[in-house]
Parts: sequence; structure tokens; C-alpha cells
Amino acid sequence: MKVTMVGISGSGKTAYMSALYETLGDAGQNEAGFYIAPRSVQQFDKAILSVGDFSRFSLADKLKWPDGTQQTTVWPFTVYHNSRPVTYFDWIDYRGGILTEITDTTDTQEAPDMVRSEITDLASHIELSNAVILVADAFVLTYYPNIKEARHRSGARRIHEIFTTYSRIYPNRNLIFVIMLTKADTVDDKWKTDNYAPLIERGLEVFNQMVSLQKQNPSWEGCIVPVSAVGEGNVHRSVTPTEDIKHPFRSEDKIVGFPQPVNAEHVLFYCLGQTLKQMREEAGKSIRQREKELSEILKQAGLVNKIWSLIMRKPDAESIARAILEEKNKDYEILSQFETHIEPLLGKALERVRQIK
Ligand SMILES: Nc1nc2c(ncn2[C@@H]2O[C@H](COP(=O)(O)OP(=O)(O)OP(=O)(O)O)[C@@H](O)[C@H]2O)c(=O)[nH]1
Ligand SMILES: [Mg+2]
Repeated sequence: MKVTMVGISGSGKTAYMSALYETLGDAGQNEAGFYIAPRSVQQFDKAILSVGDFSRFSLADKLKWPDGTQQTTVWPFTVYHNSRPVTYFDWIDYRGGILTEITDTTDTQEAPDMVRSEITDLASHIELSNAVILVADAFVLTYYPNIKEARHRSGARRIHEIFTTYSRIYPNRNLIFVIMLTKADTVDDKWKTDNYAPLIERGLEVFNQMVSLQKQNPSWEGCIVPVSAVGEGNVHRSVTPTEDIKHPFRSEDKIVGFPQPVNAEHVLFYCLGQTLKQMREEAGKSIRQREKELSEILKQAGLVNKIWSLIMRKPDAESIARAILEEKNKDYEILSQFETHIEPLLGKALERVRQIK
């Protein structure tokens, strides 16, 4: 299964991977009996894609933040349940540049052609993922009183462009998405009451376009959830306003207590549960039809095609499409063994995740 994370640089994607591993990694078998372990993969072409290594990013071991990620990174791991492998994931940390380069400039000029094609590229990448995670910094969301500015600064505006394009070029297609509000520990207490209800409301307001796109697309399933890689009181954050309109404040987060991630596993449970549920509903679709659709998507894509060809180790669109299909069929076998777990998984996720209706 494939999950793609998108979010501007600094929004907390890599810190989240560390939190996920801290929560569900080898030692961290949780009460629901799930855990994850890194999967080894062949070396990729490092110029395009790098492989994330959990041990190098452990917040608990290092007590320091990960370095910025320079290029699209894939985190391959296997999910176990009561010591039996359930499925594997390629969790993809998509190059943040596409969002950051544009969000950093405040002028509202038309996006250049290159950006347009990158957006189309990303839309096809999303089509080939089982679920997408839209990452936005909760502090940024609450720092700017003006909602439009919050939308712009958090990268939500660019994310809206991507999904408006997606919905246009792939009408009637499934989509599972999670709006992940990171660094929830850093927002003012007034946003945290009643299980972060005010923060979630703010998030829905900022991501209003996702909410309305979901209304137009009955086969979309979305949710929103606050997360923290460190938990309450374990980081001391200092915020310094600047005179620079591009970056109105500088922040520093000093880790002062042992990291205890919040809500990290619920995101994975939601993606897994919804994907399995969707597969159950999709089982009837003809393989021929699916193969045709996939190779058409891949033919249109540029960079994305390269990324998948590296992951799949197949040279051309046709064989990547076939490999993806085979993979989906394998996922289906998993589903048949795991069907009874779908509801409990979603039930667990929904303890913390708010579904968007
Ligand atoms: N307080 C707090 N700070 C966080 C948390 N997660 C991330 N941060 C801060 O945000 C910074 C950026 O986080 P990263 O995970 O590196 O961001 P990223 O999205 O991977 O950024 P790129 O790799 O540049 O795309 C970290 O260095 C921390 O200072 C969190 O849960 N709580
Ligand atoms: Mg990163």
C-alpha cells in the first residue's frame, strides 16, 4: 500500500515519521496489537528518491529534530498484527518544494507553467496512492487571524489547487485523505479544549476547499486530526516576530522532556482501515479496465513516472501499471484475511480522528 504525504517544508512530515515509529516501532507494540518494522529495499537512484531510515530519525534516541528533507523520500515498512505480517506500506514524503516555493512568495501572479505541470504530476501520483496525508502546521494555522493568510502560509492554498486539479482530471475517482495538523502541542491552550475541538474547527475552515470538494465527490473519504511528535510540555518553543514579510516569525523548539507522540498511530489506522474498506467495495471492477486507466495516468506523468519506476523497478509505464495492479491484487488477498479487522481498526482511528462529512 502507498501513502503520500504532502506539506510545505518545515510542516513536520519527517518528525511525524519518527513519532509513528516511536509509537508503533519494534518495541512499541500497542494495545491494539499492531506494530511496524522497516522493510529493506534495493538501493534507489539517489538523485530522485531517498529511503528513510527510522533509526537515523529517532527523536527519543537523539533528542534532536531531524534535518530538513531535500528530496522525495520513501519509508518502506511492514505492518504486523499480533506478530503476523498484515501488509506493507511505502510511506512517501513528497518533495516539499512544490508547495514551499510558491507559498513563500506573497504575490498572486499566475503560477508558471512548470508549476502547473508539477501539479498535474502530483495529481497522478495521488491517483496511484491508496491514501494521502495533507500536512499543515497547527501553530501556523492559529498564528494568523486572517483566514486567507493562514491558508496561504500553511500551504493549504496550494494543496487546494492540487486537489481541484485531481478532481477535474480524475472525476468519480476514490480518494482517502487525512488533514494532519502537526505540532498540536504548540498552540495556545484555548485551541486545545474539548479534545482540540477549536483547533479542528480552525483546520476545517482553513481547508474549506477540501471540505467542499469532498461534498462534490461522494467517493472521497476524509478526516482531520491533530498530532504531535513530542506531546504536551516536552518542548519549549520560542517565537520571534521578524520584519520579513516572507517569514513573519522565526520559531525554535527545544526538546526538554522525553517525546511522547500524540495521535500518530490513528493516522495509520485510518489509512489502513479506509483502504481495506474501499477495496471491499471495489472488488468487482474489471482488471483490464483498471490496467488501462493506470497506464494512461502513467503516460501523462513526468517525474512521477520516474518515482514509481524506481519503487517498482520497472522501466516503462505499461509494466509499472501491471506491477501496481499485481500489488493491488495482493492487497486484496490481505483484505480477505483481514476483513474482520476493518471495523475495529476504523473504530480505533475514530477515537481521535474527526471524519469530514
Ligand atoms: N513543538 C513541536 N515542534 C515540532 C513538531 N514536529 C516538528 N516540529 C518542529 O518543526 C520542525 C520541522 O519539522 P520536520 O519534520 O523536519 O518538517 P518537514 O515537513 O519534514 O520539512 P522538510 O523536510 O523541509 O519538508 C522541526 O525541526 C521542529 O522544530 C511537534 O510535534 N511539536
Ligand atoms: Mg522532512
